[in-house]
Parts: sequence; C-alpha cells; structure tokens
Amino acid sequence: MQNTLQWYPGHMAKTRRLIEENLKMIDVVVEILDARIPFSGRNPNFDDIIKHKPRLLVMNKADLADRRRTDMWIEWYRKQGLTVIPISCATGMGINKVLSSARELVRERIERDAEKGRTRTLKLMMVGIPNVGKSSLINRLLGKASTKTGDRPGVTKGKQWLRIKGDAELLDTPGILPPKFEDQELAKRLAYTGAIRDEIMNTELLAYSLCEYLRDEYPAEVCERYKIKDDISSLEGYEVLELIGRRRGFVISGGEVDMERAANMVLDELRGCKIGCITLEVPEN
Ligand SMILES: Nc1nc2c(ncn2[C@@H]2O[C@H](COP(=O)(O)OP(=O)(O)OP(=O)(O)O)[C@@H](O)[C@H]2O)c(=O)[nH]1
Ligand SMILES: [Mg+2]
Repeated sequence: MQNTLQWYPGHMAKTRRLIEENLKMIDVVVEILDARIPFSGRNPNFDDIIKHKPRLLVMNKADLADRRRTDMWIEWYRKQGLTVIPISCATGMGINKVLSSARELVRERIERDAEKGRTRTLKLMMVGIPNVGKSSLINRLLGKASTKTGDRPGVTKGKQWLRIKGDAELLDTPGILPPKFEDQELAKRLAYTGAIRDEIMNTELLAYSLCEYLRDEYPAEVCERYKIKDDISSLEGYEVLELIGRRRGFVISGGEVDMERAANMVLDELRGCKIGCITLEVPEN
C-alpha cells in the first residue's frame, strides 16, 4: 500500500465549509454509515464540524451486512446515547423510520414552535463518507431519482436542496473523508467497501488482507463460496487467495495463479455480497 494516499482533494475542504455554513439552518444532521464498517466508516472530523446539532445515525446498506453484527453495533451506539437506525436503500427496509426518528430528536422544539403558531418544515442535512448512500437515501425519501447516485466515491459534487412536499427539506452533500489516516487497517476497510478509490491502493495487497480477515472471521462462507475443502485456518492471506484463484481456474502458463485477477474477483465478490453478508468490524468494549 502506498504511504501517502492522495484522497483529500480541494472539493473535500469545500464540502466541509459547505456543511459548516449550512449547519445553522439545519434541524437534524443525518449521518449515514455503511453498515459493513460502522466504525471506520465514520469521519472523526464530523464531531468537530457538527458539534452539538441533533444527529441521527443511519446504518445504510444493512442488506449487505452481517445482521448479527449490525445488532451489536446498534446496541453499542445506543449505549453511547446515540440514536441509530439500520436501513437499506436497496430493499427499502427502515426508510420509513428516517423522518420519524429525526423528528423525534427535535420533538420538543417542534411542539414549542407549534404552540406559537409556527410550523416549519424539518430541515435535514445528509452527511457521510463517500459512497455510503447519501443520495440514494434522499431519492428513497423523495420516492424518485432526484439526485445522482453511483457505485463509486465522489458522485455528488456540490450542494443540493430537495424538498419533500410540506414535510421536510433535505440537503445532500458530497462525501468527505478525514485528511489523513494513521491507521492503514482502517484505510483498507474503506477501500473494501468502495469509499476510497481502488486506484490508490495496491489491489493484490488489499485482497491478501481481506483474505486474512475472511479466514479468521468468515471461513465457512469463503470455503462454501469457492468450494474449498482444505482447512484454511493456518494459511497466509495470499495462500488463501491463491487457493481461491485456483478453484476458479485463474491459472496462467506454468500452472501459476493469476493473482491480480483473483484479487479483483474477490474484491468484487465481497462488494457484491457474493461471499455472504459480511461486516468488517465488531465493536470493542
Ligand atoms: N446494496 C445496497 N446498495 C446501496 C444501498 N444504498 C446505496 N447503494 C448503492 O451504493 C452506491 C452509492 O450510492 P450513492 O447514493 O451514490 O452514495 P453517496 O453517499 O451519495 O456517494 P457520494 O455522493 O459519492 O459521496 C450506489 O451504487 C447505490 O446504488 C443499500 O442500502 N444497499
Ligand atoms: Mg451522493
């Protein structure tokens, strides 16, 4: 893996300013996480940026995550006093809880305003790292494709307000990551889930690490998917990948495995949920 990862281009600094400038008029910040990396997928700088604004944590892509682990994370966040809900923009699960949970967070204010005869639409701002589904959630809430989405980071460019008739106003923002990561493991998890571009990582090394993780945490799923009968528990990550490549027939001249092809395939299959519903981290107590 390269040491200097260039992923903090000018537009991320710009987005930070955009979030800060709009914060005043926002009722609730909706922080969207990828349920497969509920910890690494949070930008630690958001606390700094968002400060004490009411915040709803939304664990999106729950359809791709390990349900047992999603429950563990929900409990972990709730113990910290945070409001968190699991959703899936792909299946529609939990979408109907988003507005009601956000409204609940500012219920007293809404009621106070109502007593004074003031009705206001609820103003929400969607924030999160790239590719977690901020724009997809907005489209789901609006019931139509109003903002562009895509299976790569950096799809949303500028700010965009969208209104749910008489109900709420939503502000989409581009995904932002912290300027740098000390922790390479964390950077790898972001790459596995597509929050940072593959091009800035070494795909083979990334796949070795992934295979190590799967060997320890999801061996049954890996063996089932790639029809492996051997015990993989004592293999190195690259040996697991080699075995997978061989099972898939990715063999080049001399009988060697085409490791690059195997690496790309495993990463694709992880992202496509083909290996199973996999969550890449568990809460620490
Ligand atoms: N399986 C699954 N895919 C999802 C879900 N939500 C979003 N996606 C997909 O994830 C990709 C990213 O979605 P976007 O809505 O563009 O993400 P974003 O957070 O707006 O991304 P940026 O604007 O690039 O920061 C798209 O390919 C979506 O179809 C989900 O709940 N489940
Ligand atoms: Mg977007």
